[in-house]
Amino acid sequence: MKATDQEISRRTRRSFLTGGIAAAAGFGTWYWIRNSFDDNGIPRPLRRAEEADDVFSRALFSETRLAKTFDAADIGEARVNGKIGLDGEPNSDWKLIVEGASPVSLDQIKALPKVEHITQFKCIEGWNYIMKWGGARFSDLARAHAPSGAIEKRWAGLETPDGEYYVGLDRASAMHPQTLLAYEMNGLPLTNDHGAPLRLMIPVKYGIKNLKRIGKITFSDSRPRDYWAENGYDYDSGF
Ligand SMILES: Nc1nc2c(c(=O)[nH]1)N[C@H]1C(S)=C(S)[C@@H](COP(=O)(O)O)O[C@H]1N2
Ligand SMILES: [Mo]
Repeated sequence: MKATDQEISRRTRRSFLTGGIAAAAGFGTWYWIRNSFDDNGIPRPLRRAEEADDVFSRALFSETRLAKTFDAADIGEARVNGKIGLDGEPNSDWKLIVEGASPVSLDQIKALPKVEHITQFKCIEGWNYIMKWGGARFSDLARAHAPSGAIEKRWAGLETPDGEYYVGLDRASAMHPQTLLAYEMNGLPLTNDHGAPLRLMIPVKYGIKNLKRIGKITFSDSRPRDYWAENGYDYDSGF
């Protein structure tokens, strides 16, 4: 064999080996995730709020990265999951409490520019559905109704009126153009099960962050408490 041929076959073999190792590693990773489901059907590797995960997904995340949108024909059946903080009917005199500012009525929220998008809602349990959501951008609410300086804070916190369910969002995620304070699902007012009168719809995050029946919004430089992060899930829970 000529030297160049040897070189070519060595390179080919090497790239074949590298490919094989990569494929094996890929399969191994997949196999590891597949076999790591815990009792709730959640892949174990997705559990554990590691600071490293947060840093990694923050590095990948940008305010301009949009979640995929779909056509009306793709809209499927909604599914109800998670009723923490949804006991009873929502208050008839419900207003959104914005810490440090005046309470905001639903009419005031509806007076903000209405945004609709058809996106995929994903629960970490492994199911998902495509749905049309309608509401105001979180960012528009924050700009119009939050106290001055609020949107420069690093974090936003949301909780149910009874404080039983609560989530924290980094600023870029909260202010993301697709992040909605939704009052409509599929063109109809939200039902109680889906978080009437107002819920968070944040398509760059898993379901756990999509808090239903928002009671209060806070802005802070320290990371807000987060219900599922306290129970071992990734604080960021983005994808
Ligand atoms: N208030 C409140 N919001 C919540 C939950 C909850 O238990 N209470 N569960 C979360 C989870 S885990 C999911 S998957 C979604 C489900 O939203 P859906 O019932 O509208 O499909 O709501 C999220 N928001
Ligand atoms: Mo979920």
